[in-house]
Amino acid sequence: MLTKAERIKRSKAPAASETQNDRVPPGQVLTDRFPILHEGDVPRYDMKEWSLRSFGEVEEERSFTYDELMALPRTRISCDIHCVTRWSKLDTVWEGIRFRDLLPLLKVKPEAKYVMVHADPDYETNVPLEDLMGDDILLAFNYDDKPLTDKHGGPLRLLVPHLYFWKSAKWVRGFEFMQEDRPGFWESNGFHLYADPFKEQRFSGEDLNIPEDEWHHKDFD
Ligand SMILES: Nc1nc2c(c(=O)[nH]1)N[C@H]1C(S)=C(S)[C@@H](COP(=O)(O)O)O[C@H]1N2
Ligand SMILES: [Mo]
Repeated sequence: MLTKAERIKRSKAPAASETQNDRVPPGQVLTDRFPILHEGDVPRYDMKEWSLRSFGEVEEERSFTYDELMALPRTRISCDIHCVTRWSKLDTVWEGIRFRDLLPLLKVKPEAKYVMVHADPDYETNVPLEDLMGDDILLAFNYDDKPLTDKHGGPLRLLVPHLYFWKSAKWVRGFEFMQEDRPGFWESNGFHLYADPFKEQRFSGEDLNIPEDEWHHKDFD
């Protein structure tokens, strides 16, 4: 086992072209591959049983079938994504339904300021409601003009490109609207409540020891 200091010494410094690019947040390294990271097993679905729920601070709870969602307007975007384990990937192409286009159907109460995103298997992540209103916030079903693979969150994942990628819940199943913020899974385990990659908001307190090369050992596409 290497000590942390040894690992840092041995890890290659990012190339100048990477650090100079103002699209790459501090402490991140570019990859062309697509790492696969999640807790637990990839869920299997019978799409006839699948639903997306909205609840909490709403006038009325709702549940959507996959077909109901697919009838909504679709949006295709290109964006950069940034994982807290230090990989970033530029110009990723996604297609999905804008959260903003779904919102009018959810009859959210004006008191709602935060959203807990619920996903399988037993995953949650919190995001301010305002952060879900942007042009590039999608419920994504296509990646790179192909159906999103199950390992990357298919049939449907949230995409929140301006925050660290753990906020982009794979296998999304529900939105809970809240008056007060509450930490989700990683946020309860020492990670930052908000998670802006350009401010390096990785952790909420002391740095957690994530080895710099941890993501190299994960699966990739
Ligand atoms: N449901 C669920 N979504 C999740 C996770 C998870 O464990 N479960 N991990 C998050 C983390 S930490 C990252 S970096 C990204 C990874 O997405 P990818 O596997 O498509 O690269 O998914 C996020 N969404
Ligand atoms: Mo992550």
